[in-house]
Amino acid sequence: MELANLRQQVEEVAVRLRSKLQQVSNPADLEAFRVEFLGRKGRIAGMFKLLGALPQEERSQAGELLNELKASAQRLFEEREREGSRNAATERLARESIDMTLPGEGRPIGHLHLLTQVQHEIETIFLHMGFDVASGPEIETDYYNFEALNIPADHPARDDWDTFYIDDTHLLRPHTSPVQIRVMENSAPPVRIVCPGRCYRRDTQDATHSPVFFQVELLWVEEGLTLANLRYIIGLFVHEFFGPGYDVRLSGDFFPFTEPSVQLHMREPGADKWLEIGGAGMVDPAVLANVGYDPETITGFAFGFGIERMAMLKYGIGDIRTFLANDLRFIRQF
Ligand code: FA5
Repeated sequence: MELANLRQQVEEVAVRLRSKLQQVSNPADLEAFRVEFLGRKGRIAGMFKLLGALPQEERSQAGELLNELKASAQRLFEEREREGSRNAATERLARESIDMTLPGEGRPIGHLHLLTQVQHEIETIFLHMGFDVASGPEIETDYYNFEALNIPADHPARDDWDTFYIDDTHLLRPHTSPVQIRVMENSAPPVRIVCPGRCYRRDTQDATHSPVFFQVELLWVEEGLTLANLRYIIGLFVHEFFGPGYDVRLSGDFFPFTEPSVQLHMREPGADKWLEIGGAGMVDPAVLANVGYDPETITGFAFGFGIERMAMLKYGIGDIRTFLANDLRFIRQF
């Protein structure tokens, strides 16, 4: 072994390690490079072992050559390692960077259901006329729902309200009229209230009937009221809710808790057809007596109508089932 040989080997390794380094494209390649050239059993370590085979006087020069080779391999390795981690950091930054110009994730904001909006609108109209808003339980007793409203057991008029019974004395209220009794029992005249609320009936579902629906009840009790006052209030309400130009008409009807009883109709401007909007009448003296009022001096009128039917007329909705179908395309329109 001669120095010249070793020098040649050093040059070959130097060329090889540069070309190897150029092929490094990931951390695994770089590690393979380190093991091949700088590892304990790598090429450069192997060359140091050859030193002993050289003549004494050439060893220190040969050692210098090898040390230079090792140092340059080490430098190239470290440079490449630094470059690699810089690239990884840049890549990560690029991956994780936030594009402030991207549109945000939309969170749809809900709104009140059309029926609730209509209920609030009706309440507001009557609040402005001086009525209070009252409420009562949806699970009612037979007494408030029928007896106190002048509909004793076995009275045929009970069939007008196809009622869901819970037991012999409890039921799901089929109308909001029992709230009249609850309010009158606890207050002296004058009484002016509206009570919106959910009602239940064993009605077969169709375009205008639902087993669950909303009614609004109105009650005004005071001395000296007549059907003309009722007619006036209904007219005022229709004007406020639907707009000007609507006609209102009363026709004969029967409810055990009103005498006389009427059916309420309204007609759109320019239309021929009258539409039924609810029932009404002067509070029956028997009902006034049931709550402890003097029917000789106290008078009153009441009416009740369906909120869905009102909303259907106002917004041109053809089928009552749409309200509960939960179709966002419908709900979002209002
Ligand atoms: C009553 O329920 C009486 N309590 C109204 C009343 C109050 C009369 C005060 C006199 C004095 P009626 O059964 O007609 O009346 O119902 C009133 C309104 O409720 C109807 O005109 C209709 O708009 C609505 N309605 C009744 N049943 C249903 C149903 N199954 N689905 C949707 N709306 C209904």
